[in-house]
Amino acid sequence: MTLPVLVIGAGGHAKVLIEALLASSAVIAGIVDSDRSLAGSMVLGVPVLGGDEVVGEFPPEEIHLVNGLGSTGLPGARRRIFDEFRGRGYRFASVVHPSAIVASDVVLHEGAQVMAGAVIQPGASIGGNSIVNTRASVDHDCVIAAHVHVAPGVTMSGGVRVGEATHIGTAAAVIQGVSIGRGCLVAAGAVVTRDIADGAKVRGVPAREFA
Ligand code: JB3
Repeated sequence: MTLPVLVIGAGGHAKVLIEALLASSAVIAGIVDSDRSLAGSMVLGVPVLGGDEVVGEFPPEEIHLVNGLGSTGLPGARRRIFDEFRGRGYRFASVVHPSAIVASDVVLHEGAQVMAGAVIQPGASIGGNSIVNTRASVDHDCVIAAHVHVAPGVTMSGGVRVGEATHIGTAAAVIQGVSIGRGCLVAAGAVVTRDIADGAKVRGVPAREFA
């Protein structure tokens, strides 16, 4: 049985997720947001029930969570939400917009999110709590670790590896076979043609490191 979901966060990313969930006929129990002023408001017809304490009103076996925090605000907030609630026994639903093309053998780990128009080709895997955002493409045999954000319009050729908690900015391109480390930042529009070390920030065409 598919459980109803509770969405964490009521901002821009949550709105996109709620649209995908509604398009997939998921049952959404509500939204929680730490901004108290949002309680009682609606996002696409779904009510904001209150802050994170509301999650505790739902036993973990009766609800799945959807991580609606994107990549702005406090660094690591999205990851903290995922780790904290998993530690309390909750599980995160994966969300795949019906318009995304996801090959039959793709592995989506817990809480992975694939937004509208994204394409994920055979042999790829998407780590837990990672986002493949609107119209991004992840080609064959790419291995994306946990807590990664592949921003809208990214083009990733075959066999790319991406380490944990790396951000690949809007419309960046990555050629085949490249390895990008953990905790990296690839700036919007960069073209990555060589491996990137853990923690590096790169930008430009071809992408070069910056401080
Ligand atoms: O670029 C795209 C397509 N999407 C971006 C996304 C990936 O990241 C989007 O444009 C934004 O840049 C960003 O979306 P996000 O994270 O939804 O940001 P924002 O619209 O600022 O909304 C964040 C919401 O999370 C706010 O309403 C905060 O009050 C709420 N929030 C922050 N910390 C929290 C917490 N809510 C809960 N429940 N718990 C928290 O700890």
